[in-house]
Amino acid sequence: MKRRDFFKTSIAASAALVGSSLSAGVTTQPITGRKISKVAFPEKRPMITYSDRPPLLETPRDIFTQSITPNDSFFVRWHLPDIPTYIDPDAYTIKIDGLVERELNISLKSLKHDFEQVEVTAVLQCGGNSRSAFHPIPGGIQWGSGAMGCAKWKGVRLSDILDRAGLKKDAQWIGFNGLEKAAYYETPNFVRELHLEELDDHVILAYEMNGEDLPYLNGYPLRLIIPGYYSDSWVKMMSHITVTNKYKSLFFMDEAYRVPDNATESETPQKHFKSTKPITKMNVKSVIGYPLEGAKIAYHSQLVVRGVAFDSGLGIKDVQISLDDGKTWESALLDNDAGRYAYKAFRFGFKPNKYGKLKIMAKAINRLGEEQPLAKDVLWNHGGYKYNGIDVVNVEVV
Ligand SMILES: Nc1nc2c(c(=O)[nH]1)N[C@H]1C(S)=C(S)[C@@H](COP(=O)(O)O)O[C@H]1N2
Ligand SMILES: [Mo]
Repeated sequence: MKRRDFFKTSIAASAALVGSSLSAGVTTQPITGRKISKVAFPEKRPMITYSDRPPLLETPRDIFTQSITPNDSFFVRWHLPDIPTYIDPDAYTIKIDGLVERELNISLKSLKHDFEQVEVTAVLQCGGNSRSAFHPIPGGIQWGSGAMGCAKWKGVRLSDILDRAGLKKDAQWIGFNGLEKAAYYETPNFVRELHLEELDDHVILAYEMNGEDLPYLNGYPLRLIIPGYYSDSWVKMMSHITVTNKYKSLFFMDEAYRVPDNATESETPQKHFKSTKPITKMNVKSVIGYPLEGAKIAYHSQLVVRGVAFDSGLGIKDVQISLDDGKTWESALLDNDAGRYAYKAFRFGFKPNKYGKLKIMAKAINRLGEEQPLAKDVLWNHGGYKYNGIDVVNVEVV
């Protein structure tokens, strides 16, 4: 290449780069193939580790062939570093106060014996899951697609507890406080508030996950479960519920986990939309757990593509696979129904009959007909929330 040509191409290349960073944000695919740490946290197998204080652990992709995520592989996200290192289950109580007829202090034992026990299988997904697919990549943890999991939760209906306490007439907002503390006193506690109207009978206070005590890092001994919602409000290690009539301004509610308050919930990197709203219901999404990016597949062997799909609880109607860059789609087989908030595991078998690169795409469609957009059509927001592009895995047939 002549020197002049080199300059030409490099100018063109940098112009293209500038061009893309100036355009409305675009997305590709979440970063895959991240290293699994050698060191494991208590009750966890080695995970993709972003930080150890507070612990930020991502579930490796190969787990997403299973419709239930094992507790030891379930991702972990904490905002504040000072998490209690010892909890005495016999002394633990949850306090309910504020605009109630009777202030309550309920022990774990009473929770398990004096209330109706209920179970729900539900997906827990961070609103920032797959953030690394956005370009430019928004600030925040650079999650691949493993900031999600599905478990069978057991506990007590929040509404039963509020009934026992007796809500006063003007009760409107319920605040949930986690036990952990900030390292600096200026940082606010992790508190979330929900409006009474958002809290239906599906919301539970769970002490069990997949038939065991909650793992310590997933909120032992008690956490909030809000099926269908992104997990930022699923407060862990919950010890205090306060009922109020006025929304209190709270850092974690007012700053984080919000998207532009416009019809497409999007904006450009150059011009952020002024008003925002909390992320609430999850959009339709699927993730391929097998094969993994870069895998070598034997020519004409039986290949079974596996993954999981979910939405906010409307229910998954179909998962479709394309092997020709989205020109044609074929339905995968879906597993049995574990309820509308659970993962639908899917599988799709075929024999690759061409050597070389093979692109596998998966697209979920829910009962309303909502489907995942192509990665390039996912709209950008500066928090990097709610990514749900059609999942793509590139393998090589050898
Ligand atoms: N007490 C407490 N609860 C919390 C958080 C937190 O930082 N503290 N983070 C929330 C967010 S943003 C997520 S994604 C989930 C993560 O739950 P997990 O660690 O069980 O995967 O917990 C939610 N509940
Ligand atoms: Mo989150």
